Amino acid sequence: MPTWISEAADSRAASRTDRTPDPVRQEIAARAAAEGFEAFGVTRPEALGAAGDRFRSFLALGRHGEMEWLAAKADWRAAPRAMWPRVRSIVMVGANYGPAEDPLARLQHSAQGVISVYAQGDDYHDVLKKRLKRLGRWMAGRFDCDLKVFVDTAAVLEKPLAAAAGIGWQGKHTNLVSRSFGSWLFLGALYTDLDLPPDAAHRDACGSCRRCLEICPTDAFPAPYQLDARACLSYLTIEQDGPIPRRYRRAMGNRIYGCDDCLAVCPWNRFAQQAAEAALQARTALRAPRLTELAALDDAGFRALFRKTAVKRIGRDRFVRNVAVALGNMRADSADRPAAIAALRRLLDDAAAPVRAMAVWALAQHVGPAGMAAEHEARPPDPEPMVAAEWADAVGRARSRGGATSTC
Ligand code: B12
Ligand code: SF4
Ligand code: SF4
Repeated sequence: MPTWISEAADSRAASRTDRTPDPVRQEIAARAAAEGFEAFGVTRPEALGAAGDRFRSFLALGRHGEMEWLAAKADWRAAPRAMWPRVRSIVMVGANYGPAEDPLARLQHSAQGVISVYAQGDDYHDVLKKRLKRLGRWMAGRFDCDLKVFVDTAAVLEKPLAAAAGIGWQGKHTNLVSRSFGSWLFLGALYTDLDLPPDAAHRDACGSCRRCLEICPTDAFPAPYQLDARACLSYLTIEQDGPIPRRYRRAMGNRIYGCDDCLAVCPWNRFAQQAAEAALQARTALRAPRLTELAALDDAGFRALFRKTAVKRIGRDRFVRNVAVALGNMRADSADRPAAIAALRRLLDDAAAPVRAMAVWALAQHVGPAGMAAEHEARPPDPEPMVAAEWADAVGRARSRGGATSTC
């Protein structure tokens, strides 16, 4: 929900002059920099232009999947004035969260889980919102204005607005790319009734490059600059409930929360710098966690490990569901494989049905159809249809091959 940080009366806006001179913008930019925002720009609500219509096309095609909250306030996203008729200017800010190491390197270590860069440090929502609220309070006092601040969760099209404010451009992977920070900028927005001079929009600098489109493990881009969220591992591991659709399980590899592939491969990252803000840097425990240890997390353990991180939001069950899939993708020559098989056998009896469902699939990757048939015979049928369907698939393959039923 939007954060309403000031409830100034309309009369205040009416008493203000129509144009604010440039020095005000400079003062706000300096204050934003002092708050730790590395990128800053100003735009107008009308600068969204056709982005609102393109957003509606995305919804009409169903590309938002189960994210009904994205469609719920489509009018507000498509037109900032529909949310707040008095908004005159939009201040966009960016915070650098550049990683210390190449995020793609971890994908080679199949016994370790890969948590996307944005979630390895403190929850950026909290970090950015605190800064933006401080900036807003200062602005409201200094310029007698009304304003609202947003980070991620409100009905705001942050990327098109940041592009219109000149902070960067929306790359072919649809995220905002910056000449100074590459792919690694968190965005925040401040709507105000103050009249500020807008910056020029940033021009597209992707050129003929297609690296992000080509690296995507699930082929989630129907066209350049368009994403089908339903196929994106970030959506599948974070937003989507229930079992991971079968066709994406192998492609998940060891990604257990989000995905950075299309971001990490962008050539503009050559200008990226490591995050200066300690809170946004990776916590040691989240850089390369062992999958077998993560599989053993109960609710309390999960909350302790992911305290104050974005990961905490998805809850233990969805997280361990992801871990189960990654355990199924562990390489056969991994020293952790026996422990992975033991962990998956335990997860077959987990209280959460999606975890059990993914454990069935994952164990089958290691013990094969015959091994699964033996596991099946040794336990009562699972009452949950989604789990029973996974068993039927795993065991059905054994029967259709006339397979033996010994465990491996
Ligand atoms: C919903 C959402 C998601 C969804 C959908 C992502 C998406 N690309 O839309 C999912 C869960 C998949 C997701 C994933 C990620 N997200 Co996200 N997400 C959001 C959120 C809340 C809304 C974005 C949105 O409005 N999407 C709807 C689409 C339609 O908007 P769009 O991408 O701008 O689409 C434009 C064009 O691509 C084009 N277009 C798109 N579809 C179509 C279809 C047709 C037919 C046409 C013609 C045009 C067209 O037109 C649109 C309007 O100009 C924003 C925060 C916010 N409030 O803005 C964060 C945000 C975009 N996410 C962010 C991040 C960091 C990520 C991840 C990197 C996290 C991770 N590592 O796993 C991934 C990146 C995946 C990717 N390649 O996009 C950051 C991005 C920062 C940046 N520098 O851009 C944001 C801004 C949050 C923040 N405050 O920092 N996210
Ligand atoms: S985040 Fe990963 S799965 Fe999603 S579009 Fe980018 S590369 Fe594809
Ligand atoms: S990888 Fe290439 S195409 Fe994709 S956003 Fe970066 S420059 Fe653009």
